[in-house]
Amino acid sequence: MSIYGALQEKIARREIVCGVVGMGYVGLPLAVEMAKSGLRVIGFETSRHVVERITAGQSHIKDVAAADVAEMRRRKLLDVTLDMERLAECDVVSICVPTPLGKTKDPDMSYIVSATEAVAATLRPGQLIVLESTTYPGTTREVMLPRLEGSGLHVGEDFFLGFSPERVDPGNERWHTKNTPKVLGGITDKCTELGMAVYEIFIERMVRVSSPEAAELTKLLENTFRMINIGLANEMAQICDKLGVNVWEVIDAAGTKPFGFMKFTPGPGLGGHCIPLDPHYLAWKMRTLAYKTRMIELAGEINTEMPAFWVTKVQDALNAVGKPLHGSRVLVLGVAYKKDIDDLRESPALEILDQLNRKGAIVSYHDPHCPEIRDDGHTPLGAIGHSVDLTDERIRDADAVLIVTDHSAVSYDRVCGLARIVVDTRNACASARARAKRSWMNASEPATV
Ligand code: SAJ
Repeated sequence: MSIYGALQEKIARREIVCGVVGMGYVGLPLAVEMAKSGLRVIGFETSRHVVERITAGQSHIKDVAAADVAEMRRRKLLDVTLDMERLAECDVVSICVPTPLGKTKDPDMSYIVSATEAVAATLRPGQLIVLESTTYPGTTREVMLPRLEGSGLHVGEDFFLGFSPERVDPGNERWHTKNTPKVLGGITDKCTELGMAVYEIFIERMVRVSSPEAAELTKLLENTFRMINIGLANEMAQICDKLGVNVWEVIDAAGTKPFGFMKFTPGPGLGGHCIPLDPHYLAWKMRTLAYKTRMIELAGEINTEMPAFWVTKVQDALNAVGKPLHGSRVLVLGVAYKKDIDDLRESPALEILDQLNRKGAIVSYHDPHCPEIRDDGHTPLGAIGHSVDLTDERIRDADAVLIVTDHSAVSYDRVCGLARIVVDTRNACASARARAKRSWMNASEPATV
């Protein structure tokens, strides 16, 4: 029987051992979903702390219940290790490692390369390798394949290789790993067949494409689509500001169109570990082919200038009541990159805090999910600090309140009722203003945008 046939049978008998490299917000949910389907899973990590927590049946990922981790540990279906040699035990290896950008917005492939080299070091006949990390088109074929075939084994015969992009939306309560349709494309048809057969065990709907490049580009199209449309919403915010029109009213009205329109909203800028970064993987790849991805570059410029736009709005609002920004007390509400999460990665709030500080404002922030902003090597100095309590006194004492992230835990009625000036990047005060049937919440006419 061929190596392909033997692996195909092992998959059909559900006797495969699955390896997941990287136990983060993608890898841990994937590993738990695989284990829940009855497959034996070994998680591979470089963090001893993460290994210890999962081994103890705990979860360091908000979207993964500790009870699920503990149950899979109890049923001996989930193991986790620092020992990359154990990759040889796995019939299937899914690689879910970070793909950050360097300081010059060039892809940092170091995590993918080190994971690939670890797999290559223990590669044996009968293994299927699937990369899930978001990356530029060509990574699977140009970066992974040569390193794996360097072992002397041949793809499509001895081992199998494909790409299947992750589609994890942190904090999304409706769409999670099992029920979100998943795309997969292999280097050869046999690679695709095996990948589909494995993932169909624990993913409700698998979508086959003809190559890893098609799968890599599918993911980049999804996130580039979001980044460009958010850029359009942010440009509309600037246009409406100049025309004296409420951008939220315009977007809500456009949103009533039942076809041909998809609602995006303006904000303080673009945060997260995906949307601000992923399109630049595509831009970088196309630059190597002497092609300029103009839409991505332009949307990136607009999204990047939003922190400065909102700092200027604070300055204008204070100026309207005769106060310079310098020396004024500015209270920032919400610093996570989006509501109701604790993730600060690429959050525009960090740039906003830094700019306010540089302009001499007396800045503090409150965020119920982010008690502290630490220096992680590229945190702007002016952003480092601790969350303050949101007391009535603190709101009253602020010369201006700037809402950057509209966490549900904050009462915006209360904020708008107490604050002298409110600059609202998320339209969090809309309902408060509507209830008060006034655009101003108190005598000193807070400026709200
Ligand atoms: N944002 C806006 N206006 C919008 C939507 C978002 O300003 O209309 C901002 C958010 O505040 C945030 C950033 O954009 O700062 C990214 O928001 P996001 O909702 O895309 O959040 P992510 O990056 O956590 O998750 C995204 C996924 N989100 C959705 O599909 C809703 C999805 O694009 C990817 O599956 C995921 O990144 C990923 O891992 O690629």
